[in-house]
Amino acid sequence: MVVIDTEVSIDKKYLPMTIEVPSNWESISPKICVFLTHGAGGDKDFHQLVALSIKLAESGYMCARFTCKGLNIKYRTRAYVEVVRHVCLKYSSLTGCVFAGRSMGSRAALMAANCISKSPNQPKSEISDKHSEQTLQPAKRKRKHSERNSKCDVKPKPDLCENCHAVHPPSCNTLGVICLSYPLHPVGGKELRSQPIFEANVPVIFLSGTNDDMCDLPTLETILTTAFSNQNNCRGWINERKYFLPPSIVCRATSLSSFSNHDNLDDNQSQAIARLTEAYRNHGHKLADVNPLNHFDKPTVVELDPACYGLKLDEKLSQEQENLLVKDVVDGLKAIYCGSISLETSTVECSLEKEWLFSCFAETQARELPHDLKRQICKLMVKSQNLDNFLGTKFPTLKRYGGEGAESMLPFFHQFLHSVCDSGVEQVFVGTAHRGRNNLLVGQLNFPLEVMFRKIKGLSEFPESALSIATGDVLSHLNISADLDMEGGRKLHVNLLGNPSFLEAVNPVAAGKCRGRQQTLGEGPHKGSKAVCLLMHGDASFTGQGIIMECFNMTKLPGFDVGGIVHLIINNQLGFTTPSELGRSSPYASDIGKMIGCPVIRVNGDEPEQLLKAAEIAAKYRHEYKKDIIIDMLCYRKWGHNELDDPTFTQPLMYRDIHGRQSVPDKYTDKLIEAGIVDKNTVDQWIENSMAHWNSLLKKCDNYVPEPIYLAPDSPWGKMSLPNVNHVTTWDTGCHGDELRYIGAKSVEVHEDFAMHEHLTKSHAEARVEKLQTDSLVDWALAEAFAFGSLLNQGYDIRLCGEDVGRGTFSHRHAVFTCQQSGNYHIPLNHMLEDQKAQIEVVCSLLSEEAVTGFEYGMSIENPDRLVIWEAQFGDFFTGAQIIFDTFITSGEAKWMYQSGLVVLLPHGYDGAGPEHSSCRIERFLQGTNSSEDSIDGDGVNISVCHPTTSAQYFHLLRRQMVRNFRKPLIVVSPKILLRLPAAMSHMKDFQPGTHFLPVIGDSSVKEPQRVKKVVLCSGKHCYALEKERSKLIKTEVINQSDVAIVKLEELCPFPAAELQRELSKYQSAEAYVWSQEEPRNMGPWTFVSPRFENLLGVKLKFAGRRESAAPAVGIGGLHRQEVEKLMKETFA
Ligand SMILES: Cc1ncc(C[n+]2csc(CCOP(=O)(O)OP(=O)(O)O)c2C)c(N)n1
Ligand SMILES: [Mg+2]
Repeated sequence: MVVIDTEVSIDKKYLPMTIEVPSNWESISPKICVFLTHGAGGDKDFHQLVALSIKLAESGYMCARFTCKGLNIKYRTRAYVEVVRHVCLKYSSLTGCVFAGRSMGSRAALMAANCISKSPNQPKSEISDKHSEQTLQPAKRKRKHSERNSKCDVKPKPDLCENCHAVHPPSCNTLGVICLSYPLHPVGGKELRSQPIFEANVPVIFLSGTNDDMCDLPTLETILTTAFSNQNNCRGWINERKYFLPPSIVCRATSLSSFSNHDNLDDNQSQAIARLTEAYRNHGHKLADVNPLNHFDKPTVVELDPACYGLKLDEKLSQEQENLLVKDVVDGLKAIYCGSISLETSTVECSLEKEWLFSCFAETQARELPHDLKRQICKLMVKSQNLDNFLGTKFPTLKRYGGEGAESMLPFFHQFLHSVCDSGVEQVFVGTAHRGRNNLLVGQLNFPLEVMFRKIKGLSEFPESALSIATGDVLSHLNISADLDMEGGRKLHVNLLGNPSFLEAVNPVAAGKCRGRQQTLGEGPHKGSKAVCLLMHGDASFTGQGIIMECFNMTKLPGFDVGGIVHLIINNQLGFTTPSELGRSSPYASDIGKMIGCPVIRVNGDEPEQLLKAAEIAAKYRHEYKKDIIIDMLCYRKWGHNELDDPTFTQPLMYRDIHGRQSVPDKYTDKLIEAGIVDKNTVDQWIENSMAHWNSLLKKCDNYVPEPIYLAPDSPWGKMSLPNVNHVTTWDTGCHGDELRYIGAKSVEVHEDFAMHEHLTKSHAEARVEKLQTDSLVDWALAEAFAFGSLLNQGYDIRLCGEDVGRGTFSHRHAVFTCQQSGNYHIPLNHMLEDQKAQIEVVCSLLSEEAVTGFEYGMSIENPDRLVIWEAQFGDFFTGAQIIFDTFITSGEAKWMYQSGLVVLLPHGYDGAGPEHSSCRIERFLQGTNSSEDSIDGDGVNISVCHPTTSAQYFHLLRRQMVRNFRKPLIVVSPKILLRLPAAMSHMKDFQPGTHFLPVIGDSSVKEPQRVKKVVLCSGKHCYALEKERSKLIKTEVINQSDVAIVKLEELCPFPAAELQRELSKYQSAEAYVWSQEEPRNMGPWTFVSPRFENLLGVKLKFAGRRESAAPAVGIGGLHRQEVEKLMKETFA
């Protein structure tokens, strides 16, 4: 038994510190040390922890307890790390540590444990990302699936890191964290659970209960041996259990702390210098030499005046051996923090992170780059400049948005790829705009120049075979998926995505695609080890476009987190003709990143080596903390917005400076030549060789056949085909009744311990089971569950995302249940089978349309085996994402050959809800299709727009998305009242094998079709109102039984001409054809269907609907009712 009798009291904020160990620690060789902390929690905490420490000591564990009264969480965390570091250094026998604390102590422990357990060589995570509980249910796991759901990232022992001495303890592994908390404790009970605790890379055990509760369970051995010994199976809540900690030995306090870095300095002076140092860290960036144009006055930063801290520049540092002055310290600080690269960490929350950043920054800065790397940088930039010159000479009227003035982005990109590859990353997803894009594509991503030349000359970037679908995109939007050969025989896959002109719209798409790939590669909840995202921005668009804020808001949400994104702002200090001071209200272009505490490295674009270093720091930081980081590269634009613009119209002074400058590549080349690192002949040779090579490619480009860059055979897309453009294929999407009944029952099943809401138990779960047992009609939600369940059984993953999708806007879905006792979530469809592989991820999203839709589109283009669904809260809110619809969803395939099977659910229907909750603006989607007005549509039409009227139709639509051998976005004009309308419910037989989606549903109620005088055509829920009205008219004998047929267009696009023709041919005596719709005449499907009926079917339709309107619907109840009445009259007149 080893009893350690100590308490470390940290009462100063000055860190780092040294810790003296009491003499009775000298003779032991502990294996595990348990760290206990207690803070301002008073006696309760104290006694509990004392009891715990006693038990631990009794059980042979080394135990250090320390008081953190008065320290905030940052310093506590830091204190923890320092103590651990010290103890680990002292005891090489130590193999692991366990933390325990209450409330704030637990939080600090978790943060510290995370820091300590970080290691550059992480083993592969075994957590499958597919378990959507990781998204929605971080805390709860189902017992049956305990093993699969509870595996944790366990890190190997990290080495002592010289550069961030405060962070990595040597030879020690964090075994776990014990959080002691009352269930309803204001901090422990609530805040702890809402904290990003499950980002913890270490096992976490929660002991909850009152003090008394915690004193009546077996022994702490149980916790330590059962929980922490099996490191793969120790994460989760142990809520209802109680632990007994018998009192016996009491630990005593010894207060120890000092200020290590300045041990030998006079206390007052050392404190003043410490404060000045801190000031340089916090404010140095304001004076940094990061603007190559230098036409701005530097601000006065009072915080950096040594006098503020009582220091004089010529003051000697007391007790220093050498005759050092305060001035020498200031010069040193300036050199580090105010040079051509600076670090801004003002909103970085965690002091450990700051510490890490500053250490890494200082270390990277101090390092001289090897000569061969310098030569490489030089070559990259010279080649880039050369490409711009070449294109400028050969194609003088071309707008190429060259990289001139921003060439330092090339070493940045080069180093970023190398750094991420070194850290084990296999794939990189890049979103970037126009500026310098071609320089990257050609210079680093092996883009075939022949294709680029073809593009410039007006030839296609696609092979002949794609031209039935592809219409291509402009030069500045070209994209590539490249497999790069890296050092050591490694491969790095880099995907630079197609980009629309709409600046920054690509960001969520790139992030979504990255997330999709992370899931495909099996990355666990701690993403970003294998696939990473890099986004490059213009300064004006980064500060001006709202999507940036939406994307930042996503970064830490479990459903959207990609493990941190690295952002490079190509800050040429102009947006078109708008200078920064007119383009943003914030001092820095990067300031929006402050909303998530993003660190910023600001670099002078004239210093390519610093850009390279910034890339290295950024890649390391992202890898270490899995958070976003911004590199703000201040540079300039050699020409106008494009090469044909004259920038001196608007920026005469700036361009006087720019035009007089030596280019970045030339300046750097001269520097290297002067230093003897490269010789002029070599540089000339580089230029000559590439010119000769490009000239020969230019000659050959007309006959060059571009490679198909889509549906890559070695990817999951290889099994997809190009859609048949000549006809619309029918796909058998039915399923066996037994399978569906099983799915239906499983879709509402929860574990017996799970407390489902009483109302849901009766009205949803039990009602569903009863329906299934009695073969009753299938409602919308059940049909959806059938579709989801059957697709999961077929091995397709599903992601359902949107605002409140778990429950559903109309409280009909309940794909996720919330336990009424624990608040935990459960998704039954993920537990249909013991060894179920495919999973549904249900993501209740942030309140964003544009970024979320972009993200979902990105997910959808990553893998054809994942059904991705975005549901709008109400249909009309999709307009917030109009950019994504226009530039990606409807046109991504035509522009870049990206197939996407994204499903968009848009609740729609006129029910008096007013202008904004009635219409999903069907007309806008129909206008966005390339369906033909005068010829028959095929599968090649860019999107499907459907308006199903029964639950079975919805089921078949969802299944069709995955069953067919190509992917197309599907817009479902989805219902509100039909969700529960009995008439919209389908029979089980409508789901059976052999059944499929019906683009047109004829009128089965008409027994004598040859007597029909009028055919009313419509789509959506309106048909039920029409049928009701017709019954009324028949009953009142206004019309006869077979006078009017009502035909439903379930699929508006591709336009089902053949099916309609078949249907209409039944009504040989029809004299009138009416298109009846709820929407005003200038909206809804009218303008789409009318010419098609006329051109393809020879039918002249009469319109019945609301008159033209400015708003989609009226907001006055009485007016709404009048409109309905008039609409009915017109339809049946
Ligand atoms: C959403 C959007 N609005 C306007 C434009 C038109 N436009 C194209 S480039 C540009 C300036 C962009 O400035 P910045 O983001 O700083 O990039 P830079 O061109 O300076 O590299 C503008 C306004 C656009 N492409 N996208
Ligand atoms: Mg700009």
